[in-house]
Amino acid sequence: MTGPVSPSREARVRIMVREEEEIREEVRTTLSGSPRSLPCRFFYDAEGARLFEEITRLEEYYPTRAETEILGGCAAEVARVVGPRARMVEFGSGSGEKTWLVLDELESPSAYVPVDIAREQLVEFAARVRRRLPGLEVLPVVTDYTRLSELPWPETEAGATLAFFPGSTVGNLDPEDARTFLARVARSLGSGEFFLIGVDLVKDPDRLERAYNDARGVTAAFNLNILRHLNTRLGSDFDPDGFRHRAIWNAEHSRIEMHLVSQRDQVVSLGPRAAHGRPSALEIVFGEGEVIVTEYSYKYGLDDFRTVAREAGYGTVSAWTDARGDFSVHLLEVR
Ligand code: AVI
Repeated sequence: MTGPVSPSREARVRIMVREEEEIREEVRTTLSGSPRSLPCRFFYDAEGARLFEEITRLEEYYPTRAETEILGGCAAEVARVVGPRARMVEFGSGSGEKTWLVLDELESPSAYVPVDIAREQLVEFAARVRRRLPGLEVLPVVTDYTRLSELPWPETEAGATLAFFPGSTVGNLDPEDARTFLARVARSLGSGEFFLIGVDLVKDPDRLERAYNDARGVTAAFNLNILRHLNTRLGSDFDPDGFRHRAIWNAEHSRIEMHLVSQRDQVVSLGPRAAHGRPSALEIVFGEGEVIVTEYSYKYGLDDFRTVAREAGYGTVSAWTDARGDFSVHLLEVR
C-alpha cells in the first residue's frame, strides 16, 4: 500500500525530544556568545503572536499604519503589473490583515501559500482565506521562512508569482542575511517574477525609540515573553522579573536594538539542575546589568534598500512611501 504514513506516537515523541535538544543547544550557544543573544524567532509562541498583534495597534508603533496606508494606495497598481491568475506566497503572514489589501485586488488569483512560524494563527488564517475565497488553493506552511528552501506549489495553471513580505520583517535580519534571503527567494521565484516587500525607513531617533518603548509596556511584555516561551519549551528557569526590557537606537548600524537587562547577579539553568550545586554546562551566569540582545530591527534609506535589492538580483518596478515618509513598499522584479 502506498500513501503518507504518519509517524507512531513513539516516533513523534523522539522527534520532539530531538527538537528540544537542538533548541537548547542553539540557545546555549547564542547566550554564550558576545554579545549574549537569543534568536528572535522565539518571540512567537501563541502569547508572543498575540502581543505582537497588540503592538501593531499601538499609537507609538507607526509601521503597521504607514504600510497599510501605502498598500491601500498601491495594490491596484501591483495587481495590474502582476496580471491574472497569479499565485501568491506570503512570508510571516501573521493575522493577515495586510494580505487582504493585496489578495483582494489580484485578478482571479490561483493559489496562496502563507508561511509562518506561529502554527495556530497560520491554521486559523488559512481557514479564513478558504472561507472568503473558496476557489483559491490555500497551502499553509509552518516554518521559519528564512530556512525555507522549496514551496509547495499546486499543479494548477497559474500566471505570475508574487512573493509578499510585509511588516519590515526583513529588518530583523542583518543586512548580509537580508541580501542572502532576498537572493534565495529570487532564485526560487525565477526571472520575471515579483516580490512586494515592506521596509521601514530611517527617521528621528526619538520616534524610533518610542515605537519600541511604548507607554503601556506592551513591547516590554513581548520582549520578556521570550523567556517564558523558552521556559515552556525547554524547562529552563529564566525569571522574567529578573530582567528589564530596553530598546535603543544604534545610529552607527542603523538599527533598533531590543535588550533584556539582568537586574541582579543570577544563574539561569537551560535544563535540569546539576546535583550537589555543581555548575553544569547548561547554566548561564549573568552579572547585574548584563545584556541579552533579543532583536535587531534595521532601518533603511529608500535608495539603500534599492541597492540591497539590486545586489540580490532584482530590479525595482516601483517604490512607494506613506505621506509622512516613514515607511516604504517596494515592488521588485527578479532579473
Ligand atoms: C516583526 N518585526 C518587523 C517587528 C519590528 O518592528 O522589528 C518586531 C517588533 N519588535 C518590537 N516591536 C515590534
